[in-house]
Amino acid sequence: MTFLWDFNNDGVVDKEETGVAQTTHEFPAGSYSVKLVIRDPNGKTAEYLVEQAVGSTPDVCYVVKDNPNAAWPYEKPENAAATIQPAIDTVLTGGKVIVGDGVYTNKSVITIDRAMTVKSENGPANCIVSGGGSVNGFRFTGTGATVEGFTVTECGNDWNDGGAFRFDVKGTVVNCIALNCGRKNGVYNNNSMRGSAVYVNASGCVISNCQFIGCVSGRKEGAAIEDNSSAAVINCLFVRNECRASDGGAAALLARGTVRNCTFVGNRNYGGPAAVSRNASGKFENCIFADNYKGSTGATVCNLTTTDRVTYTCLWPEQEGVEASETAHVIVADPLFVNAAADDYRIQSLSPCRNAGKNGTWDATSLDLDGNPRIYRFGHKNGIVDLGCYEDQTPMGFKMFVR
Ligand SMILES: [Ca+2]
Ligand SMILES: [Ca+2]
Repeated sequence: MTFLWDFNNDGVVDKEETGVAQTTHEFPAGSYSVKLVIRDPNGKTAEYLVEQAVGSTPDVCYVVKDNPNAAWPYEKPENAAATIQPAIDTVLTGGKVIVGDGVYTNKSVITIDRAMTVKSENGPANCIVSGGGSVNGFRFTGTGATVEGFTVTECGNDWNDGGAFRFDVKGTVVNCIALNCGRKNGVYNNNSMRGSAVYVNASGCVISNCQFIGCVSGRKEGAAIEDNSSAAVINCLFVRNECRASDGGAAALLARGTVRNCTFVGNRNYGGPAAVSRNASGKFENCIFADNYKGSTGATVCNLTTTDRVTYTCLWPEQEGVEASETAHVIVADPLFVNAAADDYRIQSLSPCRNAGKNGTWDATSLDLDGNPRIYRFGHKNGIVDLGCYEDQTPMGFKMFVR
């Protein structure tokens, strides 16, 4: 017997075999109808066709905004999905979804139900997910996904916690900007829930090298981040986030997680006890807190104490009830930002935050918010991490005067 296989049913035989009962074939990504012709020694034939026999999904899927030629399985830019969700639903578990430039307005929250990386092609400046003031951004429902390189804006008003990102399971967000979440057309919305940018409800989540700017929680606590578990928040910048809730909370509220090398500036709590606070066993390390406010006026207040879980940290101006502590390595000093008026929160070379942190194993490979090495080897103290989300990269030079 001769077996004639036409694996894509295009009329051209792809494989001819004799005397075998089974065969193997590697299909590129796509959907295939398979035709088999069997010929006996007398030349008599029988045909078998299985429509849509094979659906082979790609390990990389593409998204091109409003692509008129979108066609499953979105395995190349030419037939990329027109929106983000279909590509996520298609890609192989553990694969990658690459999202092209544009503003993607969510009609419903983007749900990631298994491990994969969803990444913008050209970074957060070029790839924007908007909730239009009424829909949330991304929701992690399957363990082990990473979202990288998006600006997520005006998400956080559908009465669900976690406007830009909600973790129901372990996941990672890297190099993203949460901008004006909990707002619509810039105006804060009273319905925005806890964690108007991020709500963490699973252990092992990582939020690193992200910016949280102008996010508001109208109804609950945790304007930028509410960690209900044990998140690691690393190398992030929090600017002008507001908590409007009367039931307490803060711009970032932490349960049992760790906030490391983050900078908090100009966050405000109108209803609760502090601009930044922690519950349970949350830890702050290598951070800068500057000009955060409680109420509509008044001094900076953080619901922090230097004695337990706030270490290697700069507080400015002086905190109510908090003093500088040599043992906890807490300094009360102007962090000397490069240009706070222009939202440049990098530190000057003479900043007291320079080389004032505590090194950890994470610093060896970690990059700061600018993508620069965390431990700058030619710094004032060789290889000591700075406080805050930016590492000063100025080489330590010297002047020689010759007369
Ligand atoms: Ca063929
Ligand atoms: Ca340093």
